[in-house]
Amino acid sequence: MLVKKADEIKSSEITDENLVLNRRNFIRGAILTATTLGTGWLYRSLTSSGKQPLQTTQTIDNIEAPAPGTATLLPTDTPTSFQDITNYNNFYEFSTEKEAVAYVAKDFVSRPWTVTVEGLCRKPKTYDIDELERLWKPEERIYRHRCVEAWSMVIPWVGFPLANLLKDVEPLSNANYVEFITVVDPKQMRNQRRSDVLDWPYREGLRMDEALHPLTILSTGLYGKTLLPQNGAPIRLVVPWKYGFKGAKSIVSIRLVEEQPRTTWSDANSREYGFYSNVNPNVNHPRWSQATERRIGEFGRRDTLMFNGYAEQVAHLYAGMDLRKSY
Ligand SMILES: Nc1nc2c(c(=O)[nH]1)N[C@H]1C(S)=C(S)[C@@H](COP(=O)(O)O)O[C@H]1N2
Ligand SMILES: [Mo]
Repeated sequence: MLVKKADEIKSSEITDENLVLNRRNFIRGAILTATTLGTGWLYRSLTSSGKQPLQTTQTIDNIEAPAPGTATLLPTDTPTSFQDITNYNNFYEFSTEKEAVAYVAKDFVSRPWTVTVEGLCRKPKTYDIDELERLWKPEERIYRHRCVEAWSMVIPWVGFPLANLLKDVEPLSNANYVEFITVVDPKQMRNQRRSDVLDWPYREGLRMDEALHPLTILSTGLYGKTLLPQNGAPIRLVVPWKYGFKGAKSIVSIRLVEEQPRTTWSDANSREYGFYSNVNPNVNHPRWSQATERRIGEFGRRDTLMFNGYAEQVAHLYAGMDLRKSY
């Protein structure tokens, strides 16, 4: 029987003085980390308020400043609180109830862990998660995150460009797409013991040029700490100009393939969830508008931005596409 503690769910919505002070720190922190270097400073300023995640995480050392052109916060963007980012989640392997995921996932063991990169490449390889973190220095990337369900957050991810990993295995010229396959572990993931939720494993995919884009990262942390289970520990995909479901969590395998791969949500309902699924305020979901969004932690709604505000960086990838249509 699932028991949710009231203070874990509601505290983020109370605007007490502590939170207001913390918000001011977030803004300073965002500027600091986006322009110089991230040190988990944001995280420490938050947890000093006494609100702790259910599970503790490790501090990530030597976080680098974001690569030029990838620190893309708008003046109106304030990082969403750690509390909200870690307690309002979509992770159907654990629960379809966003506020329950953190609790249901709290004992998920994600070490040791390996990620296999294979398929159409010269040097397929299996990487240990610790090796990945040693090979490519973690960078702080503060991105907007827009779920297809019309809510959004701003998340200070820590990760490295997916391109680094792909180049390491030397893709062949016919590797047109990249497929992401996530973990199957029904002992630890209770909804994988059911057949009426989604088809497991959760799968996603990108075109090769999207996968190589400098904004596309594999994330191993947020707020300067290793990922908690609910956010996709130990490693998940982040593609900030696409709807959140493209960002597969708890990845175990990355495959370079010739044809567009099948993906979980397109298989479940191709009319509602396309392969590309770029954030687009002009194309409504069949059941709701995508013109506006609810920013978690704020009152009222915001306008949704084309490509989630990353048009300058990514619009050229879709030059031939009619942006009034869904894909
Ligand atoms: N394996 C897996 N990955 C997943 C999902 C999921 O259910 N299973 N949900 C997706 C959806 S719909 C969203 S919005 C994001 C949510 O990420 P967050 O909880 O870290 O904000 O994860 C995506 N990745
Ligand atoms: Mo989502």
